[in-house]
Amino acid sequence: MTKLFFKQGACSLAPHIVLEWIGKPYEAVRVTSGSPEILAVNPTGAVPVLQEDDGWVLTQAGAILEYLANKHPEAGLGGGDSIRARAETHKWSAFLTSDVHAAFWPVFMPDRYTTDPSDAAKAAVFDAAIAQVRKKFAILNDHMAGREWFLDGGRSVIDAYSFPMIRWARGKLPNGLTDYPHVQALHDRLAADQSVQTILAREAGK
Ligand SMILES: N[C@@H](CCC(=O)N[C@@H](CS)C(=O)NCC(=O)O)C(=O)O
Repeated sequence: MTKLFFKQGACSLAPHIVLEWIGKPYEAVRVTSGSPEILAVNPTGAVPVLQEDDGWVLTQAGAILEYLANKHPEAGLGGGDSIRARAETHKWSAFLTSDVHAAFWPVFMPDRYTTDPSDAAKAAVFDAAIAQVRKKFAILNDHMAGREWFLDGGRSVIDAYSFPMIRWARGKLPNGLTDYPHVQALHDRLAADQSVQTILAREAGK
């Protein structure tokens, strides 16, 4: 059975939601940072990790989401089949990985982005990172204006990919999502989804 290694609320939430949308049997394995269990399948110690029955392991959220969309075309989560639609899917996946997710790293781990151990230095890194997150969310918000989902091909893995990051922004930005009403609308649309609610409850251990 396909196995997903996850941590509550991390970017692994995206493939966790997608596996639930697909509706085929899978196993979700909760891991803790740096545990032997996660290091055995990913030397970086990061989630998400997907493992297939034959032992094949895939890391990187964007790659896992693309793989799941391609493995289950019947679920219609790939964002469309034309060359341009595929390119758009890839573009937003890359933007979420390299721009949005990366902008959050110094928000969550400011100490890794300064050699100055003082609280003031960490606070300065945090503030600079928040400014970067805000820039990325302005782009997401502009894109979502007048749209139901990220891609023209309908609900896709990209919507799921954005969800954990939208939740981080909601928790970390001083005004939450107030300045990003179209992102807020996407959040609410996804949060109302039965599969998303199932996964959030499972990840919370309920
Ligand atoms: N580039 C990787 C980044 C994965 C990543 O940073 N995962 C975080 C959670 S969102 C993690 O597990 N970090 C290591 C840790 O918390 O121990 C990907 O897109 O999959």
